[in-house]
Amino acid sequence: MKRTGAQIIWECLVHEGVKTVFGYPGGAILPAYDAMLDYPIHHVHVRHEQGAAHMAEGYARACGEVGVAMATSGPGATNLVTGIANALMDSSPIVCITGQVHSKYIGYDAFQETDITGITLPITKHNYLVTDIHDLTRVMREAFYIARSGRPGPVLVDIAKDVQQAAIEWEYDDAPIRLPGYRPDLRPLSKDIQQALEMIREAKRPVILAGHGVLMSGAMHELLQFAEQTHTPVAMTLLGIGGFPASHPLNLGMMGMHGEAWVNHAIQESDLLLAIGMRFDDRVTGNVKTYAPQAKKIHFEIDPSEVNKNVKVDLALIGDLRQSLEQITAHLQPSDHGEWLAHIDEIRGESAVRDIQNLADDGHLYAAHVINDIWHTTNGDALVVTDVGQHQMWTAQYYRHDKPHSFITSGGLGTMGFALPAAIGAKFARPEADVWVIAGDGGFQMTQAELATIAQEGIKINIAIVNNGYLGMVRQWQEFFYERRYAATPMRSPDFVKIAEAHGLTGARVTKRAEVKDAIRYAQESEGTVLIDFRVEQEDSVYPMVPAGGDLHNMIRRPVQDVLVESARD
Ligand SMILES: Cc1cc2nc3c(=O)[nH]c(=O)nc-3n(C[C@H](O)[C@H](O)[C@H](O)COP(=O)(O)OP(=O)(O)OC[C@H]3O[C@@H](n4cnc5c(N)ncnc54)[C@H](O)[C@@H]3O)c2cc1C
Ligand SMILES: Cc1ncc(C[n+]2csc(CCOP(=O)(O)OP(=O)(O)O)c2C)c(N)n1
Ligand SMILES: [Mg+2]
Repeated sequence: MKRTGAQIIWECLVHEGVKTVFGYPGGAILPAYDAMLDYPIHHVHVRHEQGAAHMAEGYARACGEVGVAMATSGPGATNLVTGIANALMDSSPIVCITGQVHSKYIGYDAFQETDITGITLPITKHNYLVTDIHDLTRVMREAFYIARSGRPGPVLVDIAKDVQQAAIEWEYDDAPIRLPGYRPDLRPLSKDIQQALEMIREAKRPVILAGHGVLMSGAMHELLQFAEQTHTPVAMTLLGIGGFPASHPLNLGMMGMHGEAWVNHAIQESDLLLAIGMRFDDRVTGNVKTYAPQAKKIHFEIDPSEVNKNVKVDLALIGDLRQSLEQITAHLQPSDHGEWLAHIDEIRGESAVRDIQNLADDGHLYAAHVINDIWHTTNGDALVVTDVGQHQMWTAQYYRHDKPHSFITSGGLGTMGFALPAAIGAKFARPEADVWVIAGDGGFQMTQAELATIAQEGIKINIAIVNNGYLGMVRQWQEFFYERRYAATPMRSPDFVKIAEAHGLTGARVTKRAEVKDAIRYAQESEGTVLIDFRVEQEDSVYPMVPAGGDLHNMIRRPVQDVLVESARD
């Protein structure tokens, strides 16, 4: 059958099982947009291409399928850049399709020409420029394969306008994909599995560090089995949240810069760290020279380039961690680490007195109250998408996730403006989910134009703005490390209630602790999208905090009785 390049794009998307594309049209991608009308794929018309890339990522992270974004050449393509970088840093599988100027004008500074494959080379897992229609099907298939296999990541396909307009006799090519040099299917050696078993058997103070890889590999069950059989406590990275049930007795909570104090102390005192699908980010380790000094380390990792990158390990099990865990669990001897767990519990006990939930009610509304109430009122069942800043850390601490893929946040790039579009993508992936955005007053304004997308699509998302009148996380650094000189962090925001109403959505404002639960219930019960502007304490800080590059056990703790900086178990 005869097909144009524009049609081949959609034929390939249909073959890949794509149901939704997030995009924005323009001249160089017009042939593709014209062909779109004849294919059974829903197009979500975003308000800014950055939103399209974040939506594709939110979609991917909510359901595990590849998310797709589409944009025109030049400014359309460059607007995708932040979203692509975000997807690379957090290993999310997305495919971005961009239109490019006619192939004969490439290199002549043609109207809206930009070298998007050059620009995105360092922030894509792979990218392609297609100038011959005969390459198009192969490239589209490879793009999806690369995005979803091995360590997932973003792939960009830039397609010249004349390729979209050309036509050929066409049939879908389903020959096996051949990419010499690309090895997404590595497996650990059996001698390494044996060595891991021995190290696990010998450990007296083991800790599992569960990361995003657990979710990407779908190894929640295998992790649970492994942790229970070896009686090993589980700490999570920010992106690992949901990989192990928060309500499980072996769950410790989040590690790292804003991790729980007892988790960081347990890591520092451990004699075996089992790093499972995590990459020892600097927010996780603090000073690597003093990181877990007594611990042997085993790294379950699919990407060999991550091994010994930040932290030197004693053993690496390279391959899909689910398979490695299965292999190990089959030969495990049950262990009892009761003494070690009791010791961690002892450290945990003293932290409770610093928890804002347990401090006397001073009549003020703290962000932690809002998030804790969202957790309670949604029965812990919501799919929560956060922005970046203090509210993000409080959400990690106070919304306890028992289920996987229920917490989506920008970790590695820390992209303000991520939450609203990512939540829209997540809602398309899981329409039945109770999706909550938790965003700061600053970050929300970066992509709030996507409220119009919500209104146009008629979808329901609940939005909580944790409004502290500051770029709170930066203000906190200024408070701790820059003598409270608040340069460019106090912020006057628009009336968010009116902003919601201007889009035909519902807005509400909460200023008192007693009003929080009712407002959350109201949002849940309303048919359409409700935005709640929570006016919280302006100068609260996230505790504990390991100063950047500091030792993991030296945390700034919430001041109680004039105690500020503490270490070990004081
Ligand atoms: C303001 C702010 C504060 C932060 N504070 C903290 C903090 O206190 N604590 C914290 O933990 N994080 C924090 N972060 C997030 C931090 O920057 C990192 O994004 C996060 O720690 C990375 O988690 P990860 O290593 O689990 O996930 P990723 O960065 O996604 O890495 C996943 C790893 O798993 C591997 N992998 C993927 N699939 C598989 C598979 N199938 N099998 C085996 N391996 C696989 C990948 O190759 C990769 O190495 C913060 C971020 C921000 C913006
Ligand atoms: C695009 C972008 N610009 C700047 C930053 C630096 N930054 C990190 S957190 C933060 C403050 C966020 O403020 P807000 O959205 O109000 O959230 P809060 O910390 O107050 O909860 C800033 C400016 C960033 N992460 N992303
Ligand atoms: Mg703020």
